[in-house]
Amino acid sequence: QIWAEMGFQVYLSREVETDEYNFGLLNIPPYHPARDEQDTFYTTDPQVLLRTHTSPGQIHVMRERHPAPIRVVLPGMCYRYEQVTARSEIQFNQMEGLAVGRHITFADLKGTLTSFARRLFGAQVATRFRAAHFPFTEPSAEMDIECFVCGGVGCTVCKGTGWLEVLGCGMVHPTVLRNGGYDPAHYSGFAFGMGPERLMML
Ligand code: 2NL
Repeated sequence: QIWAEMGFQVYLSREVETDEYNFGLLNIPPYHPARDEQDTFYTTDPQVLLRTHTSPGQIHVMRERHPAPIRVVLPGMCYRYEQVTARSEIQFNQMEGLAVGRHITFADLKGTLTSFARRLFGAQVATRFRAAHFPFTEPSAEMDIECFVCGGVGCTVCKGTGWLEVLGCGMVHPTVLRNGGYDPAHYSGFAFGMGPERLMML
């Protein structure tokens, strides 16, 4: 509902994907650890797998929607072949978002995600953006909110930092824009991804 009120449409995409959409077109190189058979559920066809994130849907959106602007959110199940723990499952949801247009800047990313955090966690919540790295965005960042357990003083929940990580984000990498059919000389965009189950645990 928060995203709908900010003009984002919901886009539902397939859970069975090709290696190309899940990794290659997202600028994830052939030797990346996520591509290891230990981390991804492959079918009997090595080119076909269960999506490890909702990002391949973002490539489908860009290729289908011309011209920009694009504003979509993509919720849905993702799969990772890993140890089940109290904090991670082999099957989980992601909620990703994408905005593509002519003059989209990092200021739009910060403003939009800060508004989202205030709507979800409360109007007074403090946020911060930390530099991070993802293959599909440049620059990349992670957004934290002030720990609501200790008020930012530091506790076991925030591991003494006073902050809780809520999502990853960044400006869409020029290579990924080009793979989506948009010329990075004329178009830019921001994207973000979060884990609803993780948010629910927080
Ligand atoms: C995280 C980080 C992220 C994206 C997802 C994205 C998708 C396309 C292009 C660029 Cl097609 N970016 N998605 C970008 C940054 C972060 O997720 O921690 N997720 C749980």
